Amino acid sequence: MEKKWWKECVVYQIYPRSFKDSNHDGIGDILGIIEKIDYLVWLGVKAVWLNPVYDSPNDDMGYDIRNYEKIMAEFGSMADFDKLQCELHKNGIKLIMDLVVNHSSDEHHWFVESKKSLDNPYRDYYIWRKGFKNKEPNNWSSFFTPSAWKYDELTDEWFLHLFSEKQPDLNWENPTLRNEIYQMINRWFDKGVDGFRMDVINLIAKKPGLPNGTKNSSDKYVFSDEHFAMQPKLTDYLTEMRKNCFENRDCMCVGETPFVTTQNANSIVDSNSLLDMIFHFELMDIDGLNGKWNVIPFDILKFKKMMISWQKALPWNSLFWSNHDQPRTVSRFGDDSSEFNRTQSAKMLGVCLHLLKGTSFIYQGEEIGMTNVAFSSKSEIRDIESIQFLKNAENGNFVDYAWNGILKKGRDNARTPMQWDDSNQAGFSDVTPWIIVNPNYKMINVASQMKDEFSVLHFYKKLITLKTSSNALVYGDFETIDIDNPDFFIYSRQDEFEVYYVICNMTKIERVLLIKEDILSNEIVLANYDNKSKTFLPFETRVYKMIKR
Ligand code: ISL
Ligand code: CA
Repeated sequence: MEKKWWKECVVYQIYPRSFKDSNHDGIGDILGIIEKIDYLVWLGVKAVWLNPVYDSPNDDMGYDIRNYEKIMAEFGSMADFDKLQCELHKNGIKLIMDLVVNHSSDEHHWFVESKKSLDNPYRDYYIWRKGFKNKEPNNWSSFFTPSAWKYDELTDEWFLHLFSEKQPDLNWENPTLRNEIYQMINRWFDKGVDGFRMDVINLIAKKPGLPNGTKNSSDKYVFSDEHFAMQPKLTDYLTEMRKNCFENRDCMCVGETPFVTTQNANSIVDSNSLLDMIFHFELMDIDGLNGKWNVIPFDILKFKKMMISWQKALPWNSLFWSNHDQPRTVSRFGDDSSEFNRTQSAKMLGVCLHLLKGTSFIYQGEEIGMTNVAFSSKSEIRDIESIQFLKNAENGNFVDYAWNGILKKGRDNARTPMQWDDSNQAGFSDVTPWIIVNPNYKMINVASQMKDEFSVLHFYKKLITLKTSSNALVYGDFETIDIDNPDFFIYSRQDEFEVYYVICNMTKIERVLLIKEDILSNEIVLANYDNKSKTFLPFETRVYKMIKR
């Protein structure tokens, strides 16, 4: 297997708005990140992915970009950015930027122009259509709103937006637009960034003719990913982008790709090497039935089979439990009902996922086991997806259901400030922040875990060191053991010199391990209990190492 720096590092995801506020306005910023570089170095991460830091009216927290080459004023200036990049590089940390090119903000000058007239040179940068019998051009719904179309009176046409009305989709069929995007990407590379996480990149090609969706076609609006995800043209665009931007650069590109399957992932990653790796959604969708809000219990066997299928399907995976769109890992997949279970399950989950084969992404706060937030009213919610969902719920009379869903799955769970210490506002800021601090910050914070060698934080540091210092854990083969065991996830990673055995009791109950392999006589290199017996304690995990002779 080809060696690459991005296979050998753990990536730390920073949501800048909620990481550290340096200038007392309650909003995290770039200078705040710089203050915390020592922490990142201590933790052992070798790359940082920043959520969008570009100029934006923040309808969708920076995923609606007004200017791709300007820094959001609330976050600082381009000089601050340059300083951040320089400081990270000095400390051996790569910088991965977010690339949001399925859509822009409606305040981007391309769209401002595009709106002006049918013959404006920028008209074709976006997807405009005549109405169908005075209604939307087709029945597509968007991620955030009932219809994916918005009417514009001036030219009597509609524009497509797969996300909010302030996020018009860019028209990738237009070669001039594509070229502008490639040049913009190259200017960021010329500044020195090390790669991109590409937002919903597999949605950029839409099915020609934009046909009506057919799922539940009795509904007025239909979510029609069959017409906008993984379309044939996508590989053409990615090939062209790779040629124009990525080829001959030592960079990393990871695509965020909803709806991708183990069957079709190979068309955009791997053999064609269009993307280095992808974020698929099968793990994120595992506890939802027909959509995220209908929450069903986490099924361990289903989880194992799914993770194994991805390990087998692709030579290289991305590994993540959470991100800025997802609830907190320990609340969702572990157990946050007691301090003991929170700590043990957070450690077990860390081992279980991050020692698989692939590049690990750790979302800020995961390393201290931050939890979901007990929001108490609508006024505390900031995320556009949750706000829209509540609005629909009020109209449709299902507010209790919606609120329950938001508490469990709402994106704001991941967006409350990083909990640095037990001072006011968790050491994030000294004024009231843009979103509430999780009230549990006095108990769960970086400072207290730094002092406790048995904390989740110290465990994560060891886990990161273990993973990144072992060839077998980076490049080694993956095999499962006792695949049908409903309680344990057991697998091995090995190269020609070493074998690691990873054993996780994924349940909150003591379990006896009955397997024919003799694993337990090997050396333990990482564990969350001091225990060597066959009886695994609640959420117990152990990593064994065997040297081959
Ligand atoms: O957040 C989600 C689940 O509720 C996803 O459906 C999400 O909208 C989708 O994965 C795309 O996410 C990305 O693009 C969005 C942005 O809102 C997300 O924050 C971003 O990660 C539009 O740019
Ligand atoms: Ca600030």
